Amino acid sequence: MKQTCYHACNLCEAICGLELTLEDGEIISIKGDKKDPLSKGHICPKAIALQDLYNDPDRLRMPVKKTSEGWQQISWDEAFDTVTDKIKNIQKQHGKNAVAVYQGNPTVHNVEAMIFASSFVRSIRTSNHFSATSVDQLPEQLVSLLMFGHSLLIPLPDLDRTDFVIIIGANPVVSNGSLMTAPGVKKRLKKIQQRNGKVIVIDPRKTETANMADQHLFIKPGTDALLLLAMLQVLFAENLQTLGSVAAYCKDMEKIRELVKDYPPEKVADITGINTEQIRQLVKDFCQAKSATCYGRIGVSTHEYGTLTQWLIVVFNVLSGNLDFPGGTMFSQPAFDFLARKKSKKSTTKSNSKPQQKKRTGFADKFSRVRKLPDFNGEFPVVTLAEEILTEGEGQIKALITNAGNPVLSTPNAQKLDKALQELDFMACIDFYINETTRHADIIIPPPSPLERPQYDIVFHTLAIQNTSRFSGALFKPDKGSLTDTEIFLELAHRMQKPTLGSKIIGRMKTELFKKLGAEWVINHQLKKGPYGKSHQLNLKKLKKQPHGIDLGPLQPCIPDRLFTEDKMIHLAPEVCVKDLKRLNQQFFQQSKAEEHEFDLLLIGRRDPRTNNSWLHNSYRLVKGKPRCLAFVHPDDASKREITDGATILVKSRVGEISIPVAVTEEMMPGVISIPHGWGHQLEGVKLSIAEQHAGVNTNVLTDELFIDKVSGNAALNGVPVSIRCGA
Ligand SMILES: Nc1nc2c(c(=O)[nH]1)N[C@H]1C(S)=C(S)[C@@H](COP(=O)(O)OP(=O)(O)OC[C@H]3O[C@@H](n4cnc5c(=O)[nH]c(N)nc54)[C@H](O)[C@@H]3O)O[C@H]1N2
Ligand SMILES: Nc1nc2c(c(=O)[nH]1)N[C@H]1C(S)=C(S)[C@@H](COP(=O)(O)OP(=O)(O)OC[C@H]3O[C@@H](n4cnc5c(=O)[nH]c(N)nc54)[C@H](O)[C@@H]3O)O[C@H]1N2
Ligand code: SF4
Ligand SMILES: [Mo]
Repeated sequence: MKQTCYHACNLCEAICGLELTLEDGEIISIKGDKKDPLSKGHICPKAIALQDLYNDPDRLRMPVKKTSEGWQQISWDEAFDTVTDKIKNIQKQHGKNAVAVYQGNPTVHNVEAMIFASSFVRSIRTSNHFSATSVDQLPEQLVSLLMFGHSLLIPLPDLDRTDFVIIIGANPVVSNGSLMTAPGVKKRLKKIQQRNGKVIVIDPRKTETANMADQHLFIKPGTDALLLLAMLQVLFAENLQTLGSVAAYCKDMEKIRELVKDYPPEKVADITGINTEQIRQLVKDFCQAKSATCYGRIGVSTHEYGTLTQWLIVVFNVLSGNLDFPGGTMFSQPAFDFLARKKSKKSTTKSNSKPQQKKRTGFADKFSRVRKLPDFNGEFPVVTLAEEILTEGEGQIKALITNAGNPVLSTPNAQKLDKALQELDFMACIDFYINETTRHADIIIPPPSPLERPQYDIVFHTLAIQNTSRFSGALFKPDKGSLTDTEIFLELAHRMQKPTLGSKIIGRMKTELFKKLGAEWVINHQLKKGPYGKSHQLNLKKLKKQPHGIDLGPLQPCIPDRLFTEDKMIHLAPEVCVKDLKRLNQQFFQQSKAEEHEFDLLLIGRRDPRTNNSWLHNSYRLVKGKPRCLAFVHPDDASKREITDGATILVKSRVGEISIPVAVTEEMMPGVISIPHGWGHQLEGVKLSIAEQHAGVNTNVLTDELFIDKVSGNAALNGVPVSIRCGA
């Protein structure tokens, strides 16, 4: 019997609605849901991987433990008891911080983990928290915290109404957008052009997005902050600055004028590779457009000046009068508004009799033990994880718990971390694969696959360019005997409690109650108390009746109401950012010219349409065909070194070297080499039968844990100095 069902794809930030046809319980087709108000039928080639994941025989369904004879299936009870006993024992012996937690990217794509992982993570009571944030969007979040008072009040390009968009360091046609939930982004960009608007791309590679743009400008990796300073200089010099509708809520515009005055285009043109005329024209065109938005993403976050660049992008949007303005850069108003929690917390913690503690700001409240890098929202930069494991002394990490992460493939100086993980006394992973990271675990606890759980995109509705809301129930029941994320996290949290008699009984009752209420109760509660609870009588029951989701309209102006700064002002010149200009000046204008450098090329990353970071390579349909883990090199750089297309080259950096086949292509800016991340599945102990046959190599063997955005501690995965030569 055929049956049509609706669900949501949780693989990337586009959160596409899916229409699935089942026959006798088997998926026979996955299509885009045309009635979804946000994705309107869009899907990408990855959606089919949801089915492959569900069916994958390599996917764990039950917990396993490592034994001398290999992995052995164990009961849930044994898994939970072993993990929590080990955590407690190690903490008793070495202190609370001896146990660290790393949470990976899929955590935010998983509603049950979003709601319940924190109960377990908090129960560990360690300071050693890490996540994929610090190999990703930390600079954007830090800038939002400093300028708007909340690290998740992210300014979003109003793509559907804009007349002009500059895309810096992002390739949304392939990545499907990030910190910009805009499914079908290619169509949306085309529509800008159809209404006589312009799309400009600034990127060291002529990407798929650049190919459809009205203009593409090559830029030397790592120099975007200089370009933006020059753009702001032009803005003031041409008297084009305006604060538009947010004028009454901005402070420090004059400070910005002062800061940028010494960066005329002439000063940065040679360094960036973009000439003075192009810079001036870009600013004029941007300001002449009825509305315009400048959007920068991972290419400029994960580089040495990530924070500076993201700050200057926001400042440029504000000072061109485009913030909080339709067609410009705006903020969402999600139905499940988890940002609102901060406001209510603030207003309820008025007086207490405890001695005054230093107020937490969310940034640099504490510093990592070895390298003294600042924390962000209670997390240390993941570039410090390996040294925190390897450096002896009080507070040394002795055990690691990971959830939904694969840092051995995704974080810099991967081989150092890979070795460090072998030094741990204990490691447990919540993951459904035995991969490059989890192979080091003593215990692996598997959650169900995406189609076996409900989905509500708490985070991505918050990052969407249109306000919508959608709930999808689990399409399949989890396999018999397996547990949900909710059950896993609540049970682990429960077993972390001190077993006094009273708390044991009450605690158990509470745990069982929360398991029963589950994520749905939380979602319903939040929808009801959210901004559409009254106006649209929104609740979960109502949402469930609309499986395609509901449209809540375009982004609306919301300043000053939505600001979280105490003075209700936008801080245009946060001290943290202003101070970092000194570092930029030192590198580009004050250092004596470096002598010939061993590493004469700059390494950047690349995504392709059939990958999702490190973890979809076990789907044959996604890896089949020609190998895609290639180094892209410009013909001039190749011929100088007598490298021919298809040859294998040796790429070397300060920390490591890899052999990789090369594709010689004019897509690249001369002096720049591009290698995708997420590959390198040949490591011993990996149990991914398909991925191992399409292993590729791990580019994060080359990236350097000491090469970072010094302000935030974010990894600089782009602009890494490397050398290449022929030969395996
Ligand atoms: N197909 C696919 N989609 C994905 C993912 C995936 O792995 N595969 N991953 C998902 C995730 S987790 C994220 S965060 C998003 C990221 O989404 P995007 O930010 O769109 O990511 P990329 O496609 O890597 O684009 C980054 C661009 O920055 C350029 N770049 C590198 N260095 C510099 C520089 O110094 N300056 C400038 N101006 N540009 C530079 C690169 O050439 C590249 O084109 O994608 C998501 N979507
Ligand atoms: N050189 C370079 N490195 C990069 C990047 C780059 O552009 N260049 N991009 C960076 C970016 S943007 C990101 S986000 C990171 C990603 O870094 P990570 O989050 O560390 O790694 P992922 O590759 O996303 O691996 C996700 C893991 O979660 C598991 N998993 C999937 N779904 C679930 C689930 O629902 N629950 C649980 N418990 N497990 C699940 C998968 O099996 C896999 O092991 O990589 C970063 N690394
Ligand atoms: S664009 Fe992203 S959300 Fe949409 S189908 Fe592809 S992977 Fe899934
Ligand atoms: Mo990411």
